[in-house]
Amino acid sequence: MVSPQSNNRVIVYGYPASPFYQKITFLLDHYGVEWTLVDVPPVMPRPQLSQLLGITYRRIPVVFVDGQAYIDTTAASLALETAFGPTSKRPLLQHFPALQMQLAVNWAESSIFRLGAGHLYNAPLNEAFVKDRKSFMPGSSFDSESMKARVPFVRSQLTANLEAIESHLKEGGKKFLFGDEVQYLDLSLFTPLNWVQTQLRTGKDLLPAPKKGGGDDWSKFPFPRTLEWLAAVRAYLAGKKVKPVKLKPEEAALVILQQSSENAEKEGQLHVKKDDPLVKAGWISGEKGQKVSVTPVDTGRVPQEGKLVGLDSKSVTIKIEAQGGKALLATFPRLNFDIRAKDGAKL
Ligand SMILES: N[C@@H](CCC(=O)N[C@@H](CS)C(=O)NCC(=O)O)C(=O)O
Repeated sequence: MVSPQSNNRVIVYGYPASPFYQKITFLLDHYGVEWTLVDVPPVMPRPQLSQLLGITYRRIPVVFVDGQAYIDTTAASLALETAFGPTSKRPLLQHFPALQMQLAVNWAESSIFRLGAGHLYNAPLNEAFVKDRKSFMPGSSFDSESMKARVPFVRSQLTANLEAIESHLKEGGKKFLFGDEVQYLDLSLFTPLNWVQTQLRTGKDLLPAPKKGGGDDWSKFPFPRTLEWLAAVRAYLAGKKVKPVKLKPEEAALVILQQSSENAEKEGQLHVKKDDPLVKAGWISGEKGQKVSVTPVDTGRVPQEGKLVGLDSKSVTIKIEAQGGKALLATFPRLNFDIRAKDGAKL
């Protein structure tokens, strides 16, 4: 039996090229938290999650905090802020927390992220990856020529979005978006823009690649304050890098299931409100223990089944059956997830 070590409080399943995985590593660097990494492949299947832990949800990353799964980086970020914001004395949701969360989900991680993906046309995408992602985002094209043909549209939209950041930075006159301290929206917006600037390197004059070692003169580019701010976030994170400890999937699953067996108390504290719109509409009964599916409404629409344990206006928590008759709790954001009863849904 592998006994949990201090660095196993946070276990992240991901692969380095994933921007959403990178976002979580930025948060962990910011809090200065030791963490554990379980490598998963960039394409399905991922038995590390599905077979060992019963997690069929297909997007990456999946983050465990103290044996509980947090699915989608919104849920994971809230869990990390609750666990480490106060203790690290570096809270990320100090200013306008609700607005920061909404802007992260509905701006940085939707339209800006998609514009980032519009810069993938030079990336070495192999056949297996393209086939996998077509099922992930039906209707999307990863053909380099059609992606290139769309670049003027992508750059036109990017201009409008960068303009918003530029004018906000001009009004604020500070190093970061909300002042002299990094906040959640800094990291959330930085993630897709930094992906284009430093990894895809197809941002041209809008998001030019920085020189090694810094010292760039951004004044000749259309959005100099934005480039300055991106460089400041990059430099901030570079000084805080935490190297994860790697664990094999089998060992990680043992640790997680051991930790989750100590989570019974948490389960008892969660509730489903009888006046929840889904209960009132008869889509779910409102009873804890009902079998439900939770499915993203945007990309990677693979349902996750489990027994309903808690539902409030922010999140839904289900109990998932894992290997060897064990179980674990998984929390999803409510926003952009569809929750349905598996038995007797009124549809
Ligand atoms: N809203 C999700 C988005 C996650 C996402 O789209 N992740 C990408 C990787 S960057 C993904 O899972 N792609 C398909 C895959 O890895 O199977 C989150 O915040 O976690």
